[in-house]
Amino acid sequence: MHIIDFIDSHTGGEPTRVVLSGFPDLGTGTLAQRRQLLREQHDQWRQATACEPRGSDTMVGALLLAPQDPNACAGVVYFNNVGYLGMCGHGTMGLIRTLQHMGRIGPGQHRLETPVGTIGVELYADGRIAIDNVESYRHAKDVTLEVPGYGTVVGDIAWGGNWFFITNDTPAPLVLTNQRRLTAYTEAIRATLERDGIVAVDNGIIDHIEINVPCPDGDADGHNFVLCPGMAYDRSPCGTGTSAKLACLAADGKLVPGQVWRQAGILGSVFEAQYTPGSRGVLARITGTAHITGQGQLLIDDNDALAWGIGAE
Ligand code: PYC
Repeated sequence: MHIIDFIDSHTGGEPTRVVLSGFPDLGTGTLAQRRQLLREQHDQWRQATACEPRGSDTMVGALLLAPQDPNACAGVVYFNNVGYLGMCGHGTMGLIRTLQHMGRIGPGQHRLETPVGTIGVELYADGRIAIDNVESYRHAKDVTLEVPGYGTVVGDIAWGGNWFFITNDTPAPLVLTNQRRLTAYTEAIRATLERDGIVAVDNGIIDHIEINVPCPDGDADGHNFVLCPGMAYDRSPCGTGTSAKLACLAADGKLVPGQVWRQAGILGSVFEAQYTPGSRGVLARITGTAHITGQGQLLIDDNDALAWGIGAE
């Protein structure tokens, strides 16, 4: 029997499963190198943790690792039911809340190593968590797609730690009861990007699709629906998606440095966001809260035909 120790949390409704121990040793390379090793040689551990029957298509895993920089509080590799993420905003809030729950950190400023760079984090005494994300920028403005079944869709391609196609064209209001329609629409956009061979910098796959519209009730500035790579929608306002949106707003002169942007997700949970100018785009600070939901051990029995997760080869 293999044993994985974990702590679960949610951030605005989106789950994070922090893996504390039990995964194979990935050495002491950079977080990008350790992610590559996990992907190429030990991917079944991701599948066993994030996929059914132990996980689900909404589950984001956060493998807790020793940082290279002794001044960082931890290193992390984020993954989901289909693969790996560069950065993850809601997942970082879940990880920081978990480290606090474990007594490993307290309120104050911290640094966290991720495969796409080191980020800053501030844990406030009242439980809020602010992330100083990697630099976010817009790669392309007003990209026009002909999406089968939906017609012309226009959006921007932007980086916020993952690649996003962000549009304000929507086939239906952003309410939970429209979730299937919104999922079908954003899936169609992703398929069109693939069909048309549209990629981002360094052939980066644009694997997150975000509808972002003004918030109808004025409770926030923007309201979004984000389709994640595993075909689940983000229950939170999406930290990396909010960072990418900020980069677009800044590039259009619609948000000035320090101005607060309240980003609501499909469930109505809100991240507060603001930025300082970067060399290429914006340095976004995203603030939210996370709550612990569970703690335990995953057991992997080699005699179980589905031991390594449904969807595993
Ligand atoms: O919060 O950045 C985020 C995120 C990415 C995928 C799911 N959540």
